[in-house]
Amino acid sequence: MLFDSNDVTEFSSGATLLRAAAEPYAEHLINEIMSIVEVSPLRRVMTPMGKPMSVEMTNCGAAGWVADATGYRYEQLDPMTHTEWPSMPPFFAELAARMAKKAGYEDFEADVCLINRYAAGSKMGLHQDRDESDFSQPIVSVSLGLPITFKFGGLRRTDPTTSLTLRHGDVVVFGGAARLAFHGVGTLRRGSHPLTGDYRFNLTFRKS
Ligand code: MD3
Ligand code: FE
Repeated sequence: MLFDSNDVTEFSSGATLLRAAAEPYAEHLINEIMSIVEVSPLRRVMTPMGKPMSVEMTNCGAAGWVADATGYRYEQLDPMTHTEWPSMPPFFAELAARMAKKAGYEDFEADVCLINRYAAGSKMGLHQDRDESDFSQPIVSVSLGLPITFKFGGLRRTDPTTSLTLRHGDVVVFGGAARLAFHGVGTLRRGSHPLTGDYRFNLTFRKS
């Protein structure tokens, strides 16, 4: 049934895992990603520390998350193409809203989808997502392809973390006390997935 998954776990206050909830739509999502990256290609962005991130990124929607020497922010134009980011496919926004609703957020309207692509060796260190304007809005994450170890901590960098594996089709809604929690992912191990090959994709739906 459309958008119907019953495996719902609040693994930490405000962090709700909807196991395999996007699995039925994975092929469609991946096809949409392929169209998006033709317009705004995946790229490795530089952190303000001057190091390139190992994860490749792009965005779709009214704005996109960017990083450069001056910092992190949302930009309405893709700095690589100097044109607007590809528009968010209606199905993306609809899926994000449905998933947020399962976690208790009635009217989540994402205007940005950040697309992360992990190859073997890619990782993302512990960080907070705080470039958005309204932390009462959740972030919805959709994992596709190869699995990865996700680390979830607390409001301080030094708080202990718990690990869980995010697999193909898993959706996590981060709101409430989880919204500003430190999180990251371990190094992607090499592998092969029937739909994504050597890669893992993560979509994060956000309200900028
Ligand atoms: C917890 N991405 O793009 S998804 C990110 O797998 C990011 O690509 C990771 O962290 C990835 O910022 C983790 C899970 C996730 C996403 C956003 C969050 C967890 C979050 C925002 C706030 C709290
Ligand atoms: Fe994050």
